[in-house]
Amino acid sequence: MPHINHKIFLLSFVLCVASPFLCLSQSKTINSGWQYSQDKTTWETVNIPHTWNKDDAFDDVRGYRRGMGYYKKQIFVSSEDEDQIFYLKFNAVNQEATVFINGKKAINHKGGYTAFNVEITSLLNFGAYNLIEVEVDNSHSDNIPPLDADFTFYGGIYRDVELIKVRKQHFSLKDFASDGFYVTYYNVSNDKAGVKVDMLIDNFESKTDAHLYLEIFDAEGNRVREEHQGLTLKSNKTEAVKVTFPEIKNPNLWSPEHPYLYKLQLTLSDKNGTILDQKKANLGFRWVTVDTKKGFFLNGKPIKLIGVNRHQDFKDYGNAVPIELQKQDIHLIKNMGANVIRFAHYPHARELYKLCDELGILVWTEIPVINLVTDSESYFETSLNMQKEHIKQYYNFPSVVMFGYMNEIFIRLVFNRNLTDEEKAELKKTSLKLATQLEDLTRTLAPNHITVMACHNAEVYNETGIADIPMLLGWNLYFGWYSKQIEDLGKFLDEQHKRFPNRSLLLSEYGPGADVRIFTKTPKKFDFSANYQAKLHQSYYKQIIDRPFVTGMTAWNFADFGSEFRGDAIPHVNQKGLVQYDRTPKDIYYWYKSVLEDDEPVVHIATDYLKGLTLFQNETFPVQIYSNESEVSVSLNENNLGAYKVENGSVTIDMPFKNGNNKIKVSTQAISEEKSIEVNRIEKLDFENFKRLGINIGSHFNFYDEQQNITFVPDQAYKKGWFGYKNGSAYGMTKDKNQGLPHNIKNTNAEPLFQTLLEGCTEYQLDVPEGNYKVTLYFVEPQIKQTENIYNLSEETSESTKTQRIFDVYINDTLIEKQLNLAKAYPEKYGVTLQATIQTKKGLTLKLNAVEGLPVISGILIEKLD
Ligand code: GCB
Repeated sequence: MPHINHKIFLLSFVLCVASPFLCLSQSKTINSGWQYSQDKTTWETVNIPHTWNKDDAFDDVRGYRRGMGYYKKQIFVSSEDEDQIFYLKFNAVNQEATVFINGKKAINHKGGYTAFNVEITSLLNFGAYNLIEVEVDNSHSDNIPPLDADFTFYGGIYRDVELIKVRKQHFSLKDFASDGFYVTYYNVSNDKAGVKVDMLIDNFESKTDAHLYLEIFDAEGNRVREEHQGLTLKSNKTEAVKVTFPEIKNPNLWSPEHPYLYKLQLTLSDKNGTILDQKKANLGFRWVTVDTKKGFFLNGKPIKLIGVNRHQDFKDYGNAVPIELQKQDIHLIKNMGANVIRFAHYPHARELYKLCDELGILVWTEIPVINLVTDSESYFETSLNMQKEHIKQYYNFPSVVMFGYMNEIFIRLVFNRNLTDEEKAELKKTSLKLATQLEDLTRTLAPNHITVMACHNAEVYNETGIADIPMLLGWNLYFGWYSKQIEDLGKFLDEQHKRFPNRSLLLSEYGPGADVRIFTKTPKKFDFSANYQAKLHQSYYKQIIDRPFVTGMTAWNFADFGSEFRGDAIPHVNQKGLVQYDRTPKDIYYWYKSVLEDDEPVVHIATDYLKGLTLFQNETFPVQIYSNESEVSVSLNENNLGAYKVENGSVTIDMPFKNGNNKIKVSTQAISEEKSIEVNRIEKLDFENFKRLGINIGSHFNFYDEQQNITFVPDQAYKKGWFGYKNGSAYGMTKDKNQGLPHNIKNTNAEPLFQTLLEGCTEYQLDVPEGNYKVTLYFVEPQIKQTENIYNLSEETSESTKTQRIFDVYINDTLIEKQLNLAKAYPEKYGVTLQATIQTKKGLTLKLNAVEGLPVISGILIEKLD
């Protein structure tokens, strides 16, 4: 074996540092200036990241374009590079891509969330421009996971494209677009830590002598280990090389509190010491285990995993989100105090995992085998291939401790009423077969990681035995949202633990939808209020903390995300985020911080959602204060309200707000916070110190309508001197009916105003004083067929029959509309607004006189004109 001459080696290293592109491999992103077309006739210039669905997945028209997208770009390749090897790397293209170089097909790749690359040297013209063309297809394919899921499958090239230039000997780029080396830890303990590195080295020439130099540096930059190895690379072959470092004594262990990273550097040089290729990776010494009774262990110590799931898309970007913006998510998650992220339901950008290494966040990462599998060779092959890419591309991040491969795989089986018993039996068999193969593959490729899978609440996971396959089982549980009550969480987990004491469990998803425009004193299941979100998360946290056998919990979801078919309070958006779609934190984000943050004091006054709070007479409003201190002192408008004990991160105080601006001040020994809040206090319905009153008819919650800049107050039965309905019953969510809510209502952004309504109300009274009023009435026909939403996992069936309702609308005997027939006049769900100016001596009486069926009404807005 040739022996390296150290001096030559060091000298050439210095030269290489001075002029790195002469000697090292080079990767440059080629993201800018692509031509894009959806039909190859008209082209536009776009930059990567790009998706063609960032707008149409949010418009009023059902569906979004799932089909072809064409990209092309010219790149110049210098004639000086003729002795180099070139690769093109795509970090993610959703979902199938075929790449052509100068008209010749280079590669076809299936799967939208992992990277792939292709060697293109022989297809290039040197000293000339070369044409790269990429045909992208995001249409449904039975052979590519995900087949269906609750998120939008935006099409396009949405992660970096790289042109990689390497010397003829280099760390392999052929192994599923990995870095060509794999770091495995051995014998890691408080006293010592071993590292071995498995490398693949490609040689594109005849037999060559080379040299490998591996170094480990500590965080201060001191070299703590080095290994040399001489190599003879066989002609045009890939060589597998393993280097095992002697253990490092008294290592600094990696953990969320102490994310200590060593650095590994691999240098491949020729026999003269000229560097051919160089790679770097983070090393984090840690080991993880799960105990069926005591939960998750990191470095031999129990750690309750508390964190979030994350989707990768962002308001107005689809999934083509600049990486710097994405990195902010990881900082926000860390700042919240989370110690774990589940990158759901597919591998996210690799840069984010690196950040998890650096910030100290444990990672669950998975491939998108979701809801359903196809019994085909091709589907199996694509899934297994995806998991290989996934593990090989993400293996070296020390933050990654869990590899997953399935989410709620039986949801279609349970909710598809058209499946025969035979089809169900087949589906169970196929899913089980695939789970077994994916589990085996994962254990083989990642023997020191924990395998995971997430299930929805159904017995079929137990009955089929699929739940016993992974090392850690995730349950996605929505008690108090899609089904049952908040308190049922603990009961379910206890029962599972009793029945299956040898399983390790994690609450892999939970959470209600929450819209920052909705607030109420009486939060209810499915009302999308910020208050219900607080109630559910606070209770769930307690229930999980009280159960040591549960390894932890990851909230669904860190941020609101796009799901085209959904009709939450914002159409096409799943609103279960702790932060909004644009990442503005909701109040609940700060509650998590208050229970998770140990180092610095936290106080948050949860009033961010209280926009346009209107209170009547001597009404108070409960405000939550979040803190990690045990006691807080509270004052309102300089009046001391006293000291309050904080429990489970929160205390609720009824605030006697005055009209106008109010100042809340909260202090602890260490910190204080102040917030101003504007309150509209109405002592009498006299329209003296207010001009407008909006009522969210049929609803128990306030709704802030930003377009009209008014908060519609909750409805009530008629009270003399005030307002209210004389008859009728609340329709929709207020009846605790999870389905049949009118959603995706056209021509409005005020869904929560329309979504809740009164049915069968024929008389509504408002005791306003004499005057001239502009009255606006809001209507929608609620029973126009809904899109089937399998994520509304309620026992009740969807109402889809269309009822004919015809009614005349009067205010104080003035006819506003004769024979209003919503279903006929507006065959699609339109938010219908009627407006009139009414002069009254005393009071406004709204009459909805039924001609056929039951009248409906969603809201009223009154404005005094004089
Ligand atoms: C789930 C799914 C997730 C959905 C979530 C929801 O169980 O795993 O993909 O988005 O429920 O919000 O319904």
